[in-house]
Amino acid sequence: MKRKLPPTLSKATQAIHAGQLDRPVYGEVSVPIFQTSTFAFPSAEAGAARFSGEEPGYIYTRMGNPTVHALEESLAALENGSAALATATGMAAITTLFLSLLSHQDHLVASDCLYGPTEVVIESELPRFGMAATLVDTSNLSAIEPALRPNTRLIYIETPTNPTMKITDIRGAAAIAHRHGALLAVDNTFCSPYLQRPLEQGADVVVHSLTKYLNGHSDVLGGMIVVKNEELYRRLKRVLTLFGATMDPHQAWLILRGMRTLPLRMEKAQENALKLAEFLSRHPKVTWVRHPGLPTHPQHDLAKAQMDGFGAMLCFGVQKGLEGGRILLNQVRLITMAVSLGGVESLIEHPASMTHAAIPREKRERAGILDELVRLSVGCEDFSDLRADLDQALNKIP
Ligand code: LCS
Repeated sequence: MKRKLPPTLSKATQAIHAGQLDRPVYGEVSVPIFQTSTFAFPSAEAGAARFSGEEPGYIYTRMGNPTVHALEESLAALENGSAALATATGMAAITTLFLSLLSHQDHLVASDCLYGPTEVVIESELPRFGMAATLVDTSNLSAIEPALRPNTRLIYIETPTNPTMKITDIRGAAAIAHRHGALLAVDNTFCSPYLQRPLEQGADVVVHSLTKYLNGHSDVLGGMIVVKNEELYRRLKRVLTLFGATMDPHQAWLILRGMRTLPLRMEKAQENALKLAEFLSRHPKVTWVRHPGLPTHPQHDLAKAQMDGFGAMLCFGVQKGLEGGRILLNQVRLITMAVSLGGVESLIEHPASMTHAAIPREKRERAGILDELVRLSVGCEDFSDLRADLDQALNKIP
């Protein structure tokens, strides 16, 4: 079992302490890796009591594991949720959410710009189970209501969106969902709970790819679902345990380790990102820049109101469109050309041909994922080195 920390502690302090056990075996300050698939019962009666739920205690790692539980409790505390469920990947968190909260003939409203595979699941996989979806620009609240149907059970948003950095008003979307008897789920991957806590703003469920900022070192995959109430927890736990997309204890331990520096990494990366966004805004080879911290972002005021910081993701357009983007990506020397995000190292990618290539061009462009758009996940390197690298690479564009 995990140590209960006072909820009044700051998020920076919680990120460091939340994952520790309240009954350490040898006084260890790092949670041990309970690398076991099963747990011995002290008696036949105790085994039966654990299965019936009359007695607490672990049974089998797919159903629960102390290291994984420590990570779940940490995320629940950081998001101010009541409980959390760790999953094998971020996509496992998202699909478990859909398969738990939607049934045959249910309808879902989602943002029209999402991480590519999430959109593919919604548009191509859920219909196989008889679930329908309408995708709208949720950054415009007035677009949500007309998309709702009597059988709409869920509104699903990313804010900021991957990769266009559009922002949806969480409080406003939650109010619309609840007026219609639906739930609001938010993918909080781009912010982490250090910068944004959707449950505090009315959302019912939060999902994460822990692969990104929470782990922070581009070396492990993981996902998490955080809920507001016990009833939701039970529905999700049942589907996750039965369908089996659960997390491994070693994976959980690596993520707990990464999380202890989340505040430090987030502060440094977002400071770098804002300075780079300002630098890129003035660069002659750059046509536009989208970062929530820039006053030119159309929802800069909303970002200030619902986020505790502007984050470290940004996207921008380059001169010469796709060709200009190719030159930039091939010419960077320090920044790594790779998908994923949220690690200590800066990563650059081209969504239209990489992360979002599976979405048909017309839809992609309607959502603002243009050929000229380059996405940058800003890391924790020295700012002047990042600026110099981008400058030399951009200047190669004729
Ligand atoms: N949600 C968001 C917002 C994401 O960006 C990603 C992955 C996922 C969910 C899925 O998480 P995973 O299963 O990979 O842990 N985003 C990626 C990206 O933008 N490039 O590569 C992966």
